Amino acid sequence: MDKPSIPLLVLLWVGFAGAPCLGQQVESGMDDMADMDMSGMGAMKMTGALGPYTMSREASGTSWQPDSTPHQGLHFTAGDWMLMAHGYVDGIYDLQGGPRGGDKSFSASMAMLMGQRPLGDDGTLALRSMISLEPLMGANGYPLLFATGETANGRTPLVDRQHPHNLFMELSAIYSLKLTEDSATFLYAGLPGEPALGPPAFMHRASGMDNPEAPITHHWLDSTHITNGVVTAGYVQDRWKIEASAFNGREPDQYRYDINSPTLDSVSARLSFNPTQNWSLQASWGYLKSPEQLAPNTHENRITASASYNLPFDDNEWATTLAWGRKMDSPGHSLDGFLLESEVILARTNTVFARIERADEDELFEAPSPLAGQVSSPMEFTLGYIRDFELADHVTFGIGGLISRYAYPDRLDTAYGSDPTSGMVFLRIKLS
Ligand SMILES: [Cu+2]
Repeated sequence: MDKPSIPLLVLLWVGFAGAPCLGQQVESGMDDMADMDMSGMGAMKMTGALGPYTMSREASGTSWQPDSTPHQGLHFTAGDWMLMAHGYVDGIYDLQGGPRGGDKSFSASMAMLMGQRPLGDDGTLALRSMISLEPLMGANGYPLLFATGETANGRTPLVDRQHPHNLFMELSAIYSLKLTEDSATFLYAGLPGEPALGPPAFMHRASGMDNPEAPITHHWLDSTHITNGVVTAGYVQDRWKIEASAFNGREPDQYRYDINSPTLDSVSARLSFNPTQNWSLQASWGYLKSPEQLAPNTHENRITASASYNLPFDDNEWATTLAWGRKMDSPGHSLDGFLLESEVILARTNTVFARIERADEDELFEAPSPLAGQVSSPMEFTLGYIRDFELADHVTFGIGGLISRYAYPDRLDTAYGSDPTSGMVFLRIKLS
């Protein structure tokens, strides 16, 4: 497909997905929408897009999370369609310490609209659109010590910075066919979309979604969440899911407003298991052909495994994820990344979150630095808090902050200083 036609298709698609929703909002008013709130009885009847189980099991792409994870957003109906909307806008001031640090004020955001309807006797059709206004922050993203991956100008890699996400994060369709009371087969296609690789993307994981800072292990675990061309086929049997994807291995380029031409040059497979209401496990493997624009002759095999735990208690929620990812560059190093993150939401108003990460990095230095190409393994420790205030039904205003500290080998002191402390303060509007 040539480039100009893709944004046009996308706009048509968004219009198609969005029109019934907007009409319904005007028609039904807030009372009806509140009636459809997932926290009410409606939640019990909603089944997933991929198979015959509770919808709360589904996270980003075709990934799973614990069944007990609370639902986010507005839920309402329009004819045969069941529609869901959620999103947030964060206004962030970021200050990263040490010689390689910096500061920036920027906005991070995400808006998602999903629609689902029966199709035929045992079929379900789901459409999803997700957009972000993050390209407004500029192609070079925001300062984030030890974050690497992607590029701002097509010539140099982004190092100690987190890239902005694309305007179009996901435009996808799912068709699933129920085979028995507890089994189904499904087909997912996205441009962009998320292949069956890794845990749910960080902004959709209950254990990390309230932390506005991207994980430094993003490119070890969930960086494929915006992939320009994905097709996934899978099978669900009760608490198990097995699936395989063909997708575009290349990361998004620096032009964050467009959709890159799709190809299906890479593959992945994932096994997911939700043994109880509160647990979700996955293991996955992927071959990414030429993921990095600046190293087109390097290919990657990636293995990930993760466990997510969610515990609802009284009016509180506690969600935790432990994840490991190994990037095997060829030619290149085998690099491990570890993440442990957790957040607890007390009475829907006070959120405390924490994240610990360790990543084997070989992109922090470029020649002529003697450290170029060497592997170093920094650790990051983050602790944060948000206080939310209800503005209206389903809409909250939050104010929060986080602080990050690091541990790394002495040879990085010249570049990073002996003890850089970083932090963010932020305001947030959330539709939830
Ligand atoms: Cu990302």
